[in-house]
Amino acid sequence: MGERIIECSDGRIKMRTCAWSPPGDHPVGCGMYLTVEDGKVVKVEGDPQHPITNGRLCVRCLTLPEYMYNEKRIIHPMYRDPKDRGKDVWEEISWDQALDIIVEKWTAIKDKWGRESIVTFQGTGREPALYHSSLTYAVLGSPNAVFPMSGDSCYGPRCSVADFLLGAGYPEMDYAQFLEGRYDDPQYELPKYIILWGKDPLFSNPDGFFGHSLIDLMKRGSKFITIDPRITWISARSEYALQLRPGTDAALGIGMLQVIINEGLYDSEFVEKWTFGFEELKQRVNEYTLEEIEEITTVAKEDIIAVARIYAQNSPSAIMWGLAVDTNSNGTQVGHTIMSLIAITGNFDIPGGNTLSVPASFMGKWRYECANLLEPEIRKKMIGLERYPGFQAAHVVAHPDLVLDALETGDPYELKMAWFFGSNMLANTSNAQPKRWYEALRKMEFNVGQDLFMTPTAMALYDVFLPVATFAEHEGVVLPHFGRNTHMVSAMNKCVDVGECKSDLEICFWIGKRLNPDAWPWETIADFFTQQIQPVMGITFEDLQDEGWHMNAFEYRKYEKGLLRPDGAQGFNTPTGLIELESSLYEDWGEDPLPYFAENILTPFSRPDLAEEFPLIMTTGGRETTSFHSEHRQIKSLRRLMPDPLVQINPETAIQYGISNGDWVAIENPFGRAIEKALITEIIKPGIIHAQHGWWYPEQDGEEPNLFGVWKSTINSLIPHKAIGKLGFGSPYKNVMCKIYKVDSLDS
Ligand SMILES: Nc1nc2c(c(=O)[nH]1)N[C@H]1C(S)=C(S)[C@@H](COP(=O)(O)OP(=O)(O)OC[C@H]3O[C@@H](n4cnc5c(=O)[nH]c(N)nc54)[C@H](O)[C@@H]3O)O[C@H]1N2
Ligand SMILES: Nc1nc2c(c(=O)[nH]1)N[C@H]1C(S)=C(S)[C@@H](COP(=O)(O)OP(=O)(O)OC[C@H]3O[C@@H](n4cnc5c(=O)[nH]c(N)nc54)[C@H](O)[C@@H]3O)O[C@H]1N2
Ligand code: SF4
Ligand SMILES: [Mo]
Repeated sequence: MGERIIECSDGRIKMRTCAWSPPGDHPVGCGMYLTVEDGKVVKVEGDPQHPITNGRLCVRCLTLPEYMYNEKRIIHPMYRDPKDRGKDVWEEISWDQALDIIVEKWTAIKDKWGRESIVTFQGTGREPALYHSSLTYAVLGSPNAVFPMSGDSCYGPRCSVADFLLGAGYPEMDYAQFLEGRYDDPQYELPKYIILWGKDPLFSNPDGFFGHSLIDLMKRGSKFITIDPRITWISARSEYALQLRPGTDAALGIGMLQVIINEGLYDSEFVEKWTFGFEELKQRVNEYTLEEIEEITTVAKEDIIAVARIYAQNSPSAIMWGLAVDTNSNGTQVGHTIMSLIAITGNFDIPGGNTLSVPASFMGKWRYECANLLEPEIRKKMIGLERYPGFQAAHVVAHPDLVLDALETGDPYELKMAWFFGSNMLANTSNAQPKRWYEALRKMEFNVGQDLFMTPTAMALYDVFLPVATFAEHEGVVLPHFGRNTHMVSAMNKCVDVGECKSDLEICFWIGKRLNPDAWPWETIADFFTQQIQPVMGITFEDLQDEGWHMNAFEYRKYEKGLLRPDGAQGFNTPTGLIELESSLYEDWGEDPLPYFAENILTPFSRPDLAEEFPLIMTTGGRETTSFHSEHRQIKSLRRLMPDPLVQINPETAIQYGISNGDWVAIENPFGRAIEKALITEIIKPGIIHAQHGWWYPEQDGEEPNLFGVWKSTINSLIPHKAIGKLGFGSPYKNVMCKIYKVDSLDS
C-alpha cells in the first residue's frame, strides 16, 4: 500500500483516494492519486497498488479536473422564485439563507399538507443513493423516497429476486475480489466459463464491479458466452454469442433450464439438499418446447442446448446478469430463471462461481433503518405500500409509477414539495415519459435540488439549488461490489475545496441537525462513519483513510456454515430455509411462484394491431465510457469523442428505410418520438435498433421552452409508463416497438 500523501520534489503533493461520485459512477472505488498544486487538482493517476483496479482508470476519471473546474459548474447556492421556473434568473445566496428558505417552506408545507406531501428523487447508485433514504426519512420526515425509474428497473428486479428466492444479497461473479491474494489466492478457482447476460461491464463497470477484471480472467483462460442482441467487444471474443430478440430473456432462461434438467446435467446433491420446488420447476420449464423458445428468442435451438450443456458441465462457471434483466416487464422472471440456473448447477458461493453476501450490513442497513424513525402513521402513507407489498418488503421506498400517478391525480393525496437528490430526471434518464413528470412537477409549491451543473431538470424545476462537491472535495466511504457487501470498504479522502460546494452527506447533516437533531447526533462526519464501520470492519474512519481500503475475511459456502441466516442455522434466509426455485412468497403478492415468459407490453407480438406501422424493436442505453447517463455532455474532451446521440441500425434495415450513415433519424412509436444520428453497423441484427439515452445539449439555450434541447432526443418518451411486472418491478426500457425515418436535422 502506498502513502496517503506524497510530497513531490517540485512542491506539489499527491493525495491517494478512491473514487465514487461525482462524476457519476457506481461504487467501484477505483484507486488513484490526485496531484494538487496551489489548491487545485491538476492531474489524475491510477494507483497501481489498489488491489482491484491496479492503476487502471477510465476517461471519466482521467478528465476529472475538466469536470471540477468546468466553467458551467455551479459552485454557490442559488435561489429563484417558483414563479420564475424555467427562466435563467438565479440569485446567488449563502448556505444560511438557503437553509432559512428551506426551513420556512418545509414547515409551511408539512403543517398544511402533512409530511407525506414531500417527495424526494434519487438517481442511480452514485454516492447520494446511500443517503437518499436518510434525507427523506431522517431529515425531512417524509415516507416518499423514490427512485423514479418505472418499475424500479435498475437493480430492483435482480435484488428482489436475490431477497425473495435466495435470502441473500445480489450474487456477484467471483473474481477473487474478496481475497488477499486475488487470482493467485490458494482458495480461488478460475471460472471456466463466464456468461455475460445483458451486461457489458467493460463499458459500464456496473453495480460496483470493475469491468476490466474480465480481461484479467480472459488472459488467465476463462472462456466467455454472451447473451446480448448486439455483438459487443466481449461477444466478438466469446465461444457463443446468443443474439436474442430484446426482452425475451425469460424464454431463453427457461429453455436452458429445460435442457439441463431433462438431460440430468444438474448437481443433484445440491438440488436435493439446498433447493425447494425442483419438481415444480421441472414441470414448468417443460411447458415450453425448444422450438417455441427458438421462435420467441430467435436463438437457434442448437445454440440454446450447447450453451446450457457448457454451463452445466463446466463447474465452476459464473453468470453476470445485468441491466437488461431489469429493463423488462418480465424482470423478476428473468432473474428467477438465472438464479435457478446458478442454483441447480451448484455454482452458488463456490470459488469461481457466484458469491453470496451475508445479511448484516452497515451503511446500507442504517439506510433502511432510517424508515423506523418515521412516525408509524406517516410510514403507512408510503405510496405503493398496499398495492405492491412485495416491492415494499424488498425496498422500503415509494413506488415510482404510483408516484407519477399521485402527482398527476392527487390520489392517494396531494404532493406539494420535491427534492432532487442526484437525479436529472427530465434528461432521458430514469423516467419513462419524462414530459409527464415535467408537467406534474412544475405544479409543486416548492422544489429543492442538489447537483453540480445547471441541468434541464434544475432549470425547469428547482427553486433552491444546492451545489455538490466531487469526490475530490469531500470525505466519504465507498462500498464496492454493491449487494449487501460487508467485505470491503474504501475511503474517499478530501484533497481540495471548490467554491462553496458540500457533499450530499454534509447537506444531510447540516439540514438534519436543524430539522431533526435527534436523528443526527454525531459531532462530525468522521464520527458518523466510525460508528458505522467499526462494529463490522473493526477500524475507525481515520484508520480507513490511512489504509485506503479494508477487506474482511471472506468465506465460501456460507449456507453450509450457518452464515446466511440470522438464527445461525444452515441454509438460506428464506421462508423454507432453502433456495426457492418455486417461491413461497409470490402467490400472496399476486404473482406466479414459478418463472414464465410473457411478451412485453409494446412489441409487434403483443400489439399485432400496431406491428405494421411500428415493425422494429428498439433497445436502448448500452453504456458508453464517455458519459454517465446525462452527465458529461459539457466536458469538451469527452464530448469530442461522442458529439451526438447515436442510433445503431443494421445495414439491411438502413437500406430498407433509405437511411445512410450519419443521417438524422426520427424514432417513433405511439408514445413518443426522438431524434438521433444513424450509425450503420453489423453489430446489431436487422429489425432491431439500439438508441442512446441521457441526451441534452448544455451548449444550447437553457431557458424554457428549449431547456437545453432536452425534448429533441427524448428517447424515454417512447417507453410506456406502468408497463411493469405484477410485483411492481421491471419496465421495458430495452424493448419497445418503433419505426424510423430520415429527417433533416436534430430540430426536425
Ligand atoms: N432509455 C433508457 N433510459 C435509461 C436507461 C437505459 O438503459 N435506457 N438506464 C436507466 C438506469 S439503469 C438508471 S440507474 C437511470 C439513471 O438515472 P439518473 O441517475 O437519474 O441519471 P442522471 O440523469 O445522469 O442524473 C444524475 C444527476 O445527478 C448529478 N450528480 C452526479 N453525481 C452526483 C452526486 O454525487 N450527488 C448529487 N447530488 N448529484 C450528482 C448529475 O450531475 C446528474 O444531473 O437512467 C435510466 N434511464
Ligand atoms: N460509462 C457508463 N457506465 C455506467 C453507466 C453509464 O451511464 N455510463 N450507467 C450505470 C448504470 S445506472 C447501470 S444500471 C449499469 C448498466 O450496465 P450493464 O448492466 O452493463 O447494462 P447496459 O450497458 O445498459 O447493457 C448491457 C448490454 O445489454 C444488451 N441488451 C439490450 N437489450 C437486451 C435484452 O433485452 N436482453 C439482453 N440479454 N441483453 C440486452 C445491450 O446490447 C448491452 O450490450 O451501468 C452503470 N455504468
Ligand atoms: S470505473 Fe472508471 S469512472 Fe468509475 S471510478 Fe473507476 S475509473 Fe472512475
Ligand atoms: Mo442503473
